[in-house]
Amino acid sequence: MTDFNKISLILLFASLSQVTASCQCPSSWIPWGQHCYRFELGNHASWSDAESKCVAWGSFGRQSHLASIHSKQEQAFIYEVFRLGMLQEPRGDWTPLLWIGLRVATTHEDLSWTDGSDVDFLNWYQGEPNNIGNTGAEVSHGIGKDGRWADAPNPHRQSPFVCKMPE
Ligand SMILES: [Ca+2]
Repeated sequence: MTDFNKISLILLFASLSQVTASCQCPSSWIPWGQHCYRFELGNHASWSDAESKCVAWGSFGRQSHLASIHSKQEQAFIYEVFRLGMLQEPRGDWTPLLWIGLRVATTHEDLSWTDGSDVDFLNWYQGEPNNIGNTGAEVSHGIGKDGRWADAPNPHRQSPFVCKMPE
């Protein structure tokens, strides 16, 4: 290896470790696994507005979207923060639903996450999904629902939401 290559490698490692060191979750984001999550429980939005807000909040070149969920553990984390956060929120017109990034397109099998990740985990409530037409899915909190998902009959409904981006 030439000296030039050695120096290039050292510089590369130095810059990578700097990137690693600066890759923490910004304030108002919660770290979990390899990602940061931002829960907007008092800031209600339609499904598409929620996705736009998540995208706008990406930082340091990291792409943010409505959260995708890929495991029981990630589901449990998101539901627990949502459930506990609800206790802090004034009731008012509170609706116990949390938008996530799952899109239900023209059939109940035509599913995609807004962040482009694989649909490799599902957690539907019984009888769901039962709406189609580019609607969004939500984590439901209600008696017996325990965070299982529903697709929304009305994607314009103003609901809390959760964003996710790489740590
Ligand atoms: Ca539904």
